[in-house]
Amino acid sequence: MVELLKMTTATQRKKAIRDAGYNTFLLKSEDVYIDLLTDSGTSAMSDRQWAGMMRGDEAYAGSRNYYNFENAVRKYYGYKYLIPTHQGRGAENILSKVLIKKGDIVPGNMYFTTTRLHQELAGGTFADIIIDEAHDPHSLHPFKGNVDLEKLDKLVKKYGAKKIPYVSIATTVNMAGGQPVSMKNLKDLRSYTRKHRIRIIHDMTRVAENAYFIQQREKGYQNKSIKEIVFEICSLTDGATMSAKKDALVNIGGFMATNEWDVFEEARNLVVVYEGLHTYGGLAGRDMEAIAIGIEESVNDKHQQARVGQVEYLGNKMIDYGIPIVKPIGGHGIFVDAKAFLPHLNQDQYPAQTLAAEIFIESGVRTMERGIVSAGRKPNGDNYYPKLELVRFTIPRRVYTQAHMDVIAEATAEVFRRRNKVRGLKMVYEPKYLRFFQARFEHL
Ligand code: PLI
Repeated sequence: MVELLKMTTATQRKKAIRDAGYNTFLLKSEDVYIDLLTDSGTSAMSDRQWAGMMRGDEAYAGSRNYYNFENAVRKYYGYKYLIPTHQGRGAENILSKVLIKKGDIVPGNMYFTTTRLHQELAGGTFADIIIDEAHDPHSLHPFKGNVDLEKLDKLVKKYGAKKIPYVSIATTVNMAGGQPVSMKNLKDLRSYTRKHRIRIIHDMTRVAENAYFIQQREKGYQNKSIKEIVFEICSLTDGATMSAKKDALVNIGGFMATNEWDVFEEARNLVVVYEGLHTYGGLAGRDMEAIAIGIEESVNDKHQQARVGQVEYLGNKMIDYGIPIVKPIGGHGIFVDAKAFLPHLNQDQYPAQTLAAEIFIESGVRTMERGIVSAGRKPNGDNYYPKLELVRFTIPRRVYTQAHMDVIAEATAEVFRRRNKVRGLKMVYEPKYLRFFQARFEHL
């Protein structure tokens, strides 16, 4: 699909962002020149996927596209049972309701916004067990998504394994900057959890990107295909939630998968309450067909090389301009360190929110805040103060060219040159859940 890009003036952009309460989620997309808000649902589908859309079987029950989807999940990921959902958070809702009891602890390799909220709404408490390096934008650790097994062991000793329904493992870790988990770490985690009879639930939203990093960086994996590595990662876990809007290259869709019959049975019952019948889960038949094909395309070595390669191209341009970014460069985007970019703003003046608005004013490039606003509040009402205060430049797959990457880096460098003059923000409207989507701000 080709679409026209609209160019605007700085005056138009200043008005647009003010009207949007300095929140890039509240901009109209027609006012955006290059859209790096997210890689979620924004990738371009292939000719094969569009052809699949034409073969939608829209029967209410038992659509053939569901069986193609189930076959793809079994073939490429190895999970036995599939529950389709409208997107990732639909799967998180059902999984959390099935597995978490009030008072449970859910350890994970850094929080993700919707994942943690569903864990909390089900009565659980999230506990961060990612390695310390993940919270340091400058650490060059090649697998910053790894779990610190000592942190997990402390939780098991303190609360007992019975209070831990599962360990929540994301590949790659979004909020850490698209950072991967190593196969060795997953294997160690599997041995530990097997001993304590704790499940591993896999947030596999960007598993193919994680597999690419394993292929590039981990000893013994250079000659393995992404397809083989993805399958091996999944084999070390007991079930999964997936937003197919990322790796799987579709505009909408997701699923929950499990190897346990009992869990499947309960989830299959809940999905009819919240999403739709268990053979469509809120999706049209054509959407399920596009996912089945997208899963296959996502494990293509050349595709991942081009995809992550483009992100690296942008990251290296930013580094050349002296812009502080999270290193190593991650899988789905560049994460600019807003604390280092705007050191004159403290975290309560929302440096990342401010910087995202400023980049939009400069260039019409839309990015998003991944800092204190995204982190939200604890169940007791206190703000979380995450160490990472980042602006995410998320790259949709198969959409932009390297020339767009050049424009993005140049625009960011321009803001970097005038960074001392940038004023912070105050929050003037805060919704109760996932505030980053709808909060409004004004200039200080
Ligand atoms: O946006 P959903 O409901 O399809 O998926 C939720 C979700 C779960 N896990 C992870 C790691 C995500 O990145 C994720 C969604 N991410 C979005 C929307 C993003 O912009 O990163």
